[in-house]
Amino acid sequence: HGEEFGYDGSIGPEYWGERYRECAGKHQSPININVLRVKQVTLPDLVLVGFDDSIDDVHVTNNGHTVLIEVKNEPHPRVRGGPLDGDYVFSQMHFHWGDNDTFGSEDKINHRSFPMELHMVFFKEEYGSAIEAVKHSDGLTVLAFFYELDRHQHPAYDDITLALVNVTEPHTSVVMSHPFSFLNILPYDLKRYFTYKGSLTTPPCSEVVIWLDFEQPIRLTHEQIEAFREIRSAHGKITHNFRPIQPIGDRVVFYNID
Ligand code: GRE
Ligand code: ZN
Repeated sequence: HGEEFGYDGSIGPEYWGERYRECAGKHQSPININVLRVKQVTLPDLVLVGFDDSIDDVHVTNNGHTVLIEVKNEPHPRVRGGPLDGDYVFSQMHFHWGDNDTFGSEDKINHRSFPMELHMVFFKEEYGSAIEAVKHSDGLTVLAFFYELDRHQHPAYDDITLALVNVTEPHTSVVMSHPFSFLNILPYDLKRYFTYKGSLTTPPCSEVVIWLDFEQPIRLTHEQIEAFREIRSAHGKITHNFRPIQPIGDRVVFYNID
């Protein structure tokens, strides 16, 4: 049969572990972050390289599971510092959302869901590519951002929501009409974040991700989030594409503040 995995029925998250053994592992994502149980730390400054560059060649793709944003031209933005050992190079970013504005994020904070979540995925430079990096326990880092509702439109997201109209069908792609800077689509406060070790939240669920979940959400209007719910898979609109929370097990979540 067709799709490898989905979010409902017999190909839904409850069944991923049967076909993808790592999805049944003990250090899976997403998790609920209980703020009363985090360990407060002051890590070295996070260094975001190229995040304020104006990037021309930005591709927006509907891959049948999510909206993927990729950069074709070098150099790619990168990140180092914080909990990270070495440099991590930008690979792709994508989104997870829910049927309505009351849920849709993957990680939760004190059991609170957010309507959408952004994953900026980076691979460890020494491994050379994302494909090689997922073979190593420190292979990827994901900068994760929550969204919340605002009454005012976020102008930097208008170009993204406009592009979405042209990729409603699965396996379609467009080039963004205007240059794009990473910093413009992120929240103001990048100092406060939670960090823990987990996995990809989609099959094969490899346990190779150093997660950084930023505390300050990005604010979008209901209409801006609604544009993502128009994206289609082979089976119709992708109304939700978030994995349910997984056991935290023996893991500790760290909370970085100055
Ligand atoms: C995902 O597919 O959702 C994903 C990746 C890479 C890292 C984390 C993640 O593709 O959640
Ligand atoms: Zn993701």
